[in-house]
Amino acid sequence: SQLTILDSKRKQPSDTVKSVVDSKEKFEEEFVKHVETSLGRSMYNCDDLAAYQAASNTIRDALIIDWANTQQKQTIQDGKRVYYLSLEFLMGRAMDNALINLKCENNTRQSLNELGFNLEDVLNQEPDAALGNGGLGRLAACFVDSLSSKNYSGWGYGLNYQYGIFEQKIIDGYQIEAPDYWLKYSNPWVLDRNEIQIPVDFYGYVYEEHDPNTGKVKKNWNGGERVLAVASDFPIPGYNTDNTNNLRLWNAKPTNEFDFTKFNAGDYQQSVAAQQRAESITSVLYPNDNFESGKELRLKQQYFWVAASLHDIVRRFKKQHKQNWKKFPDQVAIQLNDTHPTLAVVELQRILVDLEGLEWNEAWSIVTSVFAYTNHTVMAEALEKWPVDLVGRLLPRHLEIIYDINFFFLKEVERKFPGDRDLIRRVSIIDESPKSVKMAFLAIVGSHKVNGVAELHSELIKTTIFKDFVKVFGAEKFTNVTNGITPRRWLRQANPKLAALIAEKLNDPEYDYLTNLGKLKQLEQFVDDEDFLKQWHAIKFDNKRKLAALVKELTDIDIDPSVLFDVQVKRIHEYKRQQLNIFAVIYRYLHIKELLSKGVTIEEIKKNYYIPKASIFGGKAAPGYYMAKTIIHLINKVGEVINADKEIGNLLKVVFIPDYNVSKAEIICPGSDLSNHISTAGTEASGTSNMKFALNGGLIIGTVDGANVEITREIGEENIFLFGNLAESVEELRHKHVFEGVNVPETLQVVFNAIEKEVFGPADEFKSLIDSIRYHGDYYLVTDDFELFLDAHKKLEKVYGHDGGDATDRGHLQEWVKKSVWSVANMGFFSSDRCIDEYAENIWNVEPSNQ
Ligand code: GP0
Repeated sequence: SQLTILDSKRKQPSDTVKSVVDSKEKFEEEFVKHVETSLGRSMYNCDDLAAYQAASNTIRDALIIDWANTQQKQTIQDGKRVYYLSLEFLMGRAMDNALINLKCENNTRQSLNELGFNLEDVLNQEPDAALGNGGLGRLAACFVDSLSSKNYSGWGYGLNYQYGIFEQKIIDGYQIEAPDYWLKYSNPWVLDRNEIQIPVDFYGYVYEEHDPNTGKVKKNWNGGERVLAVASDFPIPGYNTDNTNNLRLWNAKPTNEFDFTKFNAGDYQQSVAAQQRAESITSVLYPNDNFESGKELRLKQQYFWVAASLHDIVRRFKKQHKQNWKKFPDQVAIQLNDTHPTLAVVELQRILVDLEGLEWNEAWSIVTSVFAYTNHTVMAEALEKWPVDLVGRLLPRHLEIIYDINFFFLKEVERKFPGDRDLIRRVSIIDESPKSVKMAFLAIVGSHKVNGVAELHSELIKTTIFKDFVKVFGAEKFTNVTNGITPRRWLRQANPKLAALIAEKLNDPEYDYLTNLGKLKQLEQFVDDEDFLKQWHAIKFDNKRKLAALVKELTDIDIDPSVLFDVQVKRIHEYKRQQLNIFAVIYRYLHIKELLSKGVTIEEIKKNYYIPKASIFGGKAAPGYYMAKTIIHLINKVGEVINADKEIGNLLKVVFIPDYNVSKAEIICPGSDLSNHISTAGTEASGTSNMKFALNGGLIIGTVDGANVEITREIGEENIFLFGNLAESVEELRHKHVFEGVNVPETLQVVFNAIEKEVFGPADEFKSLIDSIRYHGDYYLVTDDFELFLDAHKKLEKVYGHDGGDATDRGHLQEWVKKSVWSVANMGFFSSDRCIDEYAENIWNVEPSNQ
């Protein structure tokens, strides 16, 4: 019918453009055309950057055709769409990913060669799209990849920050933040949709209106400041499918509506300046991870983004279904990535009641069937609370609606639990002192499902922060969707050689396993195959060489790829416990020095005590997080001392890789032997880098926290090095620290003594770090887990092998390499495709479209 007509009409244009990426001649022709026209340059004056832009434009053109076709198809099929609202999308680079998902990497490589370029050099020209802080933003990026790859109809909505997460420089061992103006050159991967403009209002006042038809009083909001939301669209290609979804990011722009009184008062420049400030709403990403600073501009960002997105969603719905609001929940599912978009609940209620004239209850039942909320943390300082005053000033009508939502909710609680005044006080969306709106509570009340991001975490939210809501709504409202990662970027793109070896062993030349990651299980049959283990190890060694080269380039430190690469890269946080890791490194160094001073030789130390290793750190600290910055400083100072110690040589190296980001992670993950996921039990909601490392054949040292628990279940206890106190003991231990004092074990005391004796520079610099443990209750249980951590290292170093071995000899690594294969074979569960299927089935009630 309509679809077939469309298909037959479209065949011509779509095939010709798609053929661009399938034919080298066509690619080269388009490439040259873009150099000469889009870039206005000549082939004689075309450097790698211009080549990147021309190649990207060429591939982008092909992508746009798929994207337009997908949108048309989805509109005609008129199924339910999923909207993923996330304030962060940490996409990284787009070009390599597009080549892989479009399966045109080989052609492009050859074409570029013929044109005189090298693909890797060209790819390296692309700046990371770093519109996120860490795990939460990268999860959103993996999810949009899976939505497209698994043929769902799903859009992302976010903000197009002009400045992404800052660039981290390390100067004299300190973190210095530099602005990341990533749009310096035009971005070929975005389609600017300047014609899509949505007005968003702030401030103003609420007034009442008498409706002569119904005889009722209606509330209306008259905004005082208007800003335009203008769309930028990022096509999201799926792997091995034409399905290409849209990621729509909003830009704030001034309106052309002038305040004539000001202009006439001769205040022209001031008025223009005020207008110009509109753009500041989307100028910068807040650089906090697991922390909310409560700034007014941040709340403005949230409402700006939510209002524009909902307007867009509602407009799309009305175009096809007019005002048949009962159908809205059959057409629309909206996922709230953390509480940042919670105002969407209020905004939809406002649209339905104030603008569309629905009754409160009818509207509210639509709202709650549409929304679902994902919680990412139990840490108190990360839970959003907005002062009532601020909300009332910025969004006066929304505050009223929040009060009404709370009123009806509490009435319902009172009905179910008559007389339980304390319960009512505890679940109220409004906190009384200081008067504020608890966004997580609002999100729960406004959603039909609430999920955590790993089993342990989903259980924890039910028994701690959201306990009372389980009582009120029942346990069925709360569910778990364990996080995942996309195997396209985190295996195929980051580790092409391993991906190829796996494809060969699985007899899967088309790499179908990348969308059926459970197939990895078949690798188990090769764990005793000598040749296979040799190849496996050779690939890891090669990846370690690449990582060593990156380290050399960025820090000028030489690390030997034949030593154990012991990696901890992630945001710097006390709860993630980089301090535990660096204290253990210091202990190791001091112990080695002591042994040397007693006449024990390096060879004996390697044999009987410590294997040679490089401790590799990386990660950003929030600019205002003093303790995290102190940890970075300590790591760098320790590195300076140890790396310069001639006696130590290869036995121990400590490096801090500056400016950890997605494209660096793509080199670091495949190059690690061992990675650290050592958060205090119960604090890391899931972790997703643990999955990236394990999928690339690295082993894990970790606490019983987040998704480590399920990784252990999948890959087997014997293939992971777990240590530390369990989540259930944490509260008691903290209590003990406060009331009986902190007991610093002798081993850790030795470390503190060395720091205080200024072995690593002025002791003042690190005082707060030691004090927080010794005198302020050691909240993150460093003292309780320190010796358990040392013990876990002894165990794993025995497995890695004590005889040093040379670079290519795998003899002593036999057991280690087998564990690596076992792990990868059982990581299938952690594909983000599996997550998206679970969300689709249990939360969104949508099915993939047949392509
Ligand atoms: C959680 F609350 N996460 C937050 C936040 O503000 N930022 C953020 O990145 C992370 C969790 O810490 C996580 O455990 C989790 O895997 C991730 O959200 C995605 O769910 C580790 O990155």
